[in-house]
Amino acid sequence: MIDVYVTSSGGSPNVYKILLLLEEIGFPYRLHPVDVARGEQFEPDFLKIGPNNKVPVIVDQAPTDGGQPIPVFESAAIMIYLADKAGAFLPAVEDVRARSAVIGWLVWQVANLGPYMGQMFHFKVYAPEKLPYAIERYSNEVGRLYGVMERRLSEQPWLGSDAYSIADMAAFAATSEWRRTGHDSTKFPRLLEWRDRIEARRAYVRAYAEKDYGKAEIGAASLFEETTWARLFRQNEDTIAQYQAGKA
Ligand SMILES: N[C@@H](CCC(=O)N[C@@H](CS)C(=O)NCC(=O)O)C(=O)O
Repeated sequence: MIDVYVTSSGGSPNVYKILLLLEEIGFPYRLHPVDVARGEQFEPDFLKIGPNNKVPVIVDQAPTDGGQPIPVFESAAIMIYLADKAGAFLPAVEDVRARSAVIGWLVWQVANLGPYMGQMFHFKVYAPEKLPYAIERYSNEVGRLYGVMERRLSEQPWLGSDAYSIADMAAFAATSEWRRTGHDSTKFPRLLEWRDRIEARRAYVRAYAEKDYGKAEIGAASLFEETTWARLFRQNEDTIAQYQAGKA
């Protein structure tokens, strides 16, 4: 059994990546909602398994070494762990070329597409001041990253290797909001066709449409409530230290 810690409000691309993979490989799993708007990601019990105070996190209750349950944090690390355990969607260590390409594109997503899209939406939607420079800077970078994907997908059908892999699942989840990013979709025909191919998979339907996860929306408005907003967007080294000392 895999325990999966997810946002209680749903909609997190980083969580959907994990659900997509779990549905593909068919491991049994159960969801544990973490209410990040209320600060549950800072609870001492959660920090034992998620030291970066973010979801997703998994705990594998039956590791292959037969030992104690293993917690894994960071979406890319979780995907590599699960794919290796399943022996699917990530080429084996011996297949050195395909494996390094898949891991490269997976890391590309978590190091580039994820953070830059996050910053773009932050400055477009959540920032109290709408700063044109920041919005343009991050929108440009997201457009550049879409362009990188488009070029790659014009060379081969899947991002990582010649087969559908965890690199595709990660980038798929990250680009699920592409309709809201304001970019001209006619410039990215291959990206859209690649998304259609993934949406046609049964695992996509199960992960995105049939799960209770994501139905209990907190509503965008409550994110703007001062305490919630500060909890999510004004974290710094002092807030980390306060939670550490149990004072927050
Ligand atoms: N690099 C992390 C990012 C995870 C992340 O940003 N999680 C968000 C939800 S999508 C979160 O838990 N936010 C709570 C917070 O920032 O306090 C990953 O890929 O897993």
